[in-house]
Amino acid sequence: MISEDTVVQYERDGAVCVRGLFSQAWLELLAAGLERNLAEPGPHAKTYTEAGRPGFFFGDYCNWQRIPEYRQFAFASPAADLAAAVMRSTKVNFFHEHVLVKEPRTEDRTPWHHDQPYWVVDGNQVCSIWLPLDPVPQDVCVEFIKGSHRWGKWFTPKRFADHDDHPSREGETIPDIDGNRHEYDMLRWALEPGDCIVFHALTVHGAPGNSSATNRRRAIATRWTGDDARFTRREGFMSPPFEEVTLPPGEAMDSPTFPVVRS
Ligand SMILES: O=C(O)CCC(=O)C(=O)O
Repeated sequence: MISEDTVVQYERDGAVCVRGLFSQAWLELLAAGLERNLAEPGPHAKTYTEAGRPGFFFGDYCNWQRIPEYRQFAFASPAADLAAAVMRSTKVNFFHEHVLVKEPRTEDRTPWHHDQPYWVVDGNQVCSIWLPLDPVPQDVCVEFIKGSHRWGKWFTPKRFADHDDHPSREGETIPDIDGNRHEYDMLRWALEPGDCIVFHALTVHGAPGNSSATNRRRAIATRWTGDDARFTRREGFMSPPFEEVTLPPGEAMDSPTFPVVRS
């Protein structure tokens, strides 16, 4: 499905672009699910754009159990095989889906952050597949800091609404990346529908707004875990919270909430 070189790039850079893997049929299915999701937001849905500001930045997650299009994608699309291949994992659990929509003229940035400090999972075999449903020019694409998954850092989660560190969490504040962009080696791509980006859960990333006056930027990030992943709880704020999960910390993820989709 993908070359050894792609896997090596993922391991070295923490993010890699995979072209043309998802057919129009998968994209249409996800688009139908996303419209259902926008019409019927879940309990975790957030609008990050303040009233009166242009555009609309919407996020929601963990709806696959009630949105059949997302469920079908999680179990039957090439995404699980892609996750298995990049993580070199014999087993893949579906962790959750996260929808991030930036409608035309949205100015809100997605703050620089990395994902694993937010999450109920420890381990190295944890990744996301960021799959846009619209063409994404390079200057609208999520940006990744090359190799940052190997910095050995664990930055405090940021709040997406105001870009502040979450006050209930202790740790190191992520550096001012936008103020010192020349110091960082950044990765971003122009994407066509069917292309995706696979990235490690510790790769630092952030995204610009959607400057287009006409084009939406609908993206679905699916999250996946592999052989070495273990359930955990962290002090303070976690996102998604997964409060209902009763797995003991240190256990494999296998459970109805995090189903094994490839083994
Ligand atoms: O789509 C975005 O704006 C950000 C994506 C992101 O932060 C993620 O998928 O973890």
